Amino acid sequence: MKRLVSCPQDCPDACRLLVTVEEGRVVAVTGDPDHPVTRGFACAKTTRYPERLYAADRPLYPMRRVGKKGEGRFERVSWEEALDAIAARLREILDAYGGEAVLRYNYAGTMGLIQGRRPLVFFRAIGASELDETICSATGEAAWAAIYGAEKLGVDPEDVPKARTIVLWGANVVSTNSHLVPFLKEARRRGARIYAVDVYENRTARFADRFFRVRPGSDGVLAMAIAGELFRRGAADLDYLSRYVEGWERFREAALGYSLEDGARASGLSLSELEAFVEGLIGGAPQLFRVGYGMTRHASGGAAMMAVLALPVVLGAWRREGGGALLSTSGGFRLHKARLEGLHFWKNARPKGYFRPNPYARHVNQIQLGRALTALDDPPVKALFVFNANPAATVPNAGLVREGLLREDLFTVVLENAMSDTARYADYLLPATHPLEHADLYTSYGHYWLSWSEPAARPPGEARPNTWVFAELARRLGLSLPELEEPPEKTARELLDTAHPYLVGLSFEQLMEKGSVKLSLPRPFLPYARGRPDGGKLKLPVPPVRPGTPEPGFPYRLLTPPAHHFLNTSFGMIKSLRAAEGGEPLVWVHPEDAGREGLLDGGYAELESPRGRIVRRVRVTEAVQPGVLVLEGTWRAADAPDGKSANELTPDDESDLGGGSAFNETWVRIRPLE
Ligand SMILES: Nc1nc2c(c(=O)[nH]1)N[C@H]1C(S)=C(S)[C@@H](COP(=O)(O)OP(=O)(O)OC[C@H]3O[C@@H](n4cnc5c(=O)[nH]c(N)nc54)[C@H](O)[C@@H]3O)O[C@H]1N2
Ligand SMILES: Nc1nc2c(c(=O)[nH]1)N[C@H]1C(S)=C(S)[C@@H](COP(=O)(O)OP(=O)(O)OC[C@H]3O[C@@H](n4cnc5c(=O)[nH]c(N)nc54)[C@H](O)[C@@H]3O)O[C@H]1N2
Ligand SMILES: [Mo]
Repeated sequence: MKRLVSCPQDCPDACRLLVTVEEGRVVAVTGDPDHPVTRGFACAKTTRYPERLYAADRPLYPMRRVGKKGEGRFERVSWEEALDAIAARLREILDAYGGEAVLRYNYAGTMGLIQGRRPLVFFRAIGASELDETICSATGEAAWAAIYGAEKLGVDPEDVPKARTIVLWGANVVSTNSHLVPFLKEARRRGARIYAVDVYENRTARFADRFFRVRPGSDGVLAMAIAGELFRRGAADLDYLSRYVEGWERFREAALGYSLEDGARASGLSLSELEAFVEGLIGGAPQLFRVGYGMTRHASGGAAMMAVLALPVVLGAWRREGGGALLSTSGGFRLHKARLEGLHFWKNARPKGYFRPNPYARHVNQIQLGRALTALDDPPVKALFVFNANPAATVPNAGLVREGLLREDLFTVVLENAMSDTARYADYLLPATHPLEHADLYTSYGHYWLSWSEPAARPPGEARPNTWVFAELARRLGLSLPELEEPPEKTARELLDTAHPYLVGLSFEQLMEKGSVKLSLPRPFLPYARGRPDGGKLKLPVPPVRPGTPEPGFPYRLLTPPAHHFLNTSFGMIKSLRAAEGGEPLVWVHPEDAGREGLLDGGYAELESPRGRIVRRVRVTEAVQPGVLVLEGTWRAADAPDGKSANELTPDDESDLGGGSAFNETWVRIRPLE
């Protein structure tokens, strides 16, 4: 039997997948041939879903810890036993410490709105600490908002073939947004030139017509220098700027303060390379800037992103189809979310029993989970619920996270459909359904198609959806939370109940029948051709750009960008994908640096930052620039030679904007392992 479902992964492509199901089990996966963005191909990761779904170590039954914290030794218990015990412990904690002693840690393990977002209702009902979900896009979002306003309406990828110059700026799209590639190839066939701006030679650099290799953290100065040059050469669209943009004159003054030489010096590009770049932009309208989040994961990543996002404004690129910027398309999905996550409790809700919504609950920035678990007081975090995430491996300053997870007095509940690093630290490990086994509604951040996905396969063992678990816990606390118990179709109907023109007239029946429906965008889709979509002007604040500065004694910058065959840690259990990534995590070192440090290709090295140490096998390659080390992929800690995540090294300080992460602001030293 064949079924069409949505891919739930945290990836811009949000594919429609054609799965073959035999006796309730998924046996094969390809892409929906009829979907205009998926175009019949599934990526290297999702074609392996059968291996992921039926991995030998997938948690299938509720389990209670029997070994020491973090040892990963469990005994099977019934759902009744597990839920009763968790609820009893929760009651004790709520009575003794109040709601804020409870913390959720969740992210986008599934992008489904129901299994991803609905569980928040439970936490808001009991007044738990709030988690600020900043780890990925917060800095980029804040940079976007500063110029374009809160809605992220990137260029429609289906319009990409109309662009004539395409700059893939800090976006390794061949690996992380592979369904954009057919549109890029189509643009190229029609005469477009494709540039890549990145810090190392990744697959996208090799795919591009021209690769500009820049120093990490230099994008802000580089983009300001380019903007300055556009003004100097009379290539700025002054008509567009004066009609639709606030603050552009001050921005121009600031940009004129940067010479092309400044841009070259900061980025490491030669002056002639930079001139060619600028000339390409000027001669190649419409210009499209596909920007990635990697450059925002720096100390001054927000300012860098603002500077880059200013370029299509200066060029007036938004006036033509295919022109502008594409960071995310998520702002198009104006669903009726008022009740989805329990925010409605914050209005006029009357506390009763354990129902104690608290709009003033303390906030925990998720990138500082380690600090929250080890340093928060009044109240301390006493119960941690982890779902849709693997923070033991993916959160910066992992050593501190581990210290927190090892706390004897911390009660940790993990909902998982895979044996993640975090699952090993659980006091109760609860088996979750995989999104191919439950219904959900999906938006996208890389295109404008909304989709509905029915369960395709039977959940193995006793796996249950996240919402079911929280409904059962709510019941045991005497809370009435119908939001958690309603059928997914009902939630979906409510989400679709909006008067926004992009969604108006779309019924749940239509969505269910078609599976995937494109938003009714105005045509041509030129969201910022006349300023902001709400009628206001765009803004061009002067970005406070500055490159990062090394930490004394730690001369190399370590970058940890996504790997082609992984999706964060979500596919780490699949041996063939690990093999495709080199079998174990590799640190890429430039030959000059390898020579200086005495590192041999294939040998092991110790990397040390002010926060911790890890051991990795070395790969000597000219794909990286001198002074920069690259470790592709967030591997499961369990698959590293020392059992440690690369995040042992990364800082948990916030970037300059939006409270976001700064994974790439990691400074290390490296030496051969004796
Ligand atoms: N295959 C695969 N796909 C994925 C993921 C994955 O892990 N694997 N992760 C998914 C997720 S969660 C996300 S958020 C997105 C990630 O999407 P993006 O953040 O857009 O990540 P990438 O496309 O890898 O782009 C990051 C690039 O930025 C570069 N970079 C780092 N620092 C700098 C800098 O200072 N300047 C410049 N110019 N470039 C810099 C890195 O070298 C890398 O090539 O991808 C999603 N898709
Ligand atoms: N050093 C470094 N660290 C990084 C990054 C980096 O570039 N460098 N990137 C960061 C980024 S962009 C992101 S988005 C984060 C991602 O970090 P995480 O959010 O931790 O993502 P994953 O590691 O993919 O973990 C998702 C987990 O959700 C589980 N899951 C999937 N579906 C369901 C479900 O329906 N129910 C339940 N209960 N569980 C489910 C999966 O099995 C998986 O273990 O990592 C960040 N960490
Ligand atoms: Mo992400």
